[in-house]
Amino acid sequence: MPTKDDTILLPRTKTKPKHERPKLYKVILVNDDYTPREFVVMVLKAVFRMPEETSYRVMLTAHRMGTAVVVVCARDIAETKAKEAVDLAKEAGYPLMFTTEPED
Ligand code: TYC
Repeated sequence: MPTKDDTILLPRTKTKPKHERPKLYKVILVNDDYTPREFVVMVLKAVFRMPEETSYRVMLTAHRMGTAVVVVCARDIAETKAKEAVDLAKEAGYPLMFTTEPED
């Protein structure tokens, strides 16, 4: 016989996601006045494995708009690729910049 002190235990309905989705990061190409267009295209092809036409289109977008998103990926990959690309430019004496930022 239930009394007023009995507690009714309901099954837990809140489900915890088993795998948190890792945040994605954008690699952003930044325009400048000094790096030659062909060099930007070469870096995009070499570091990001982009076909010629895609590289050219992304380069032109940054040239016209100021910035262009190159790729969206996991944080460590985004940071490694951005550094590889900036290092190639530095070696060649160009101020070409790539940055990373979390996707909204
Ligand atoms: N603006 C450069 C020029 O006219 C070319 C360029 C394009 C440089 C895109 C950087 O992210 C860049 N030579």
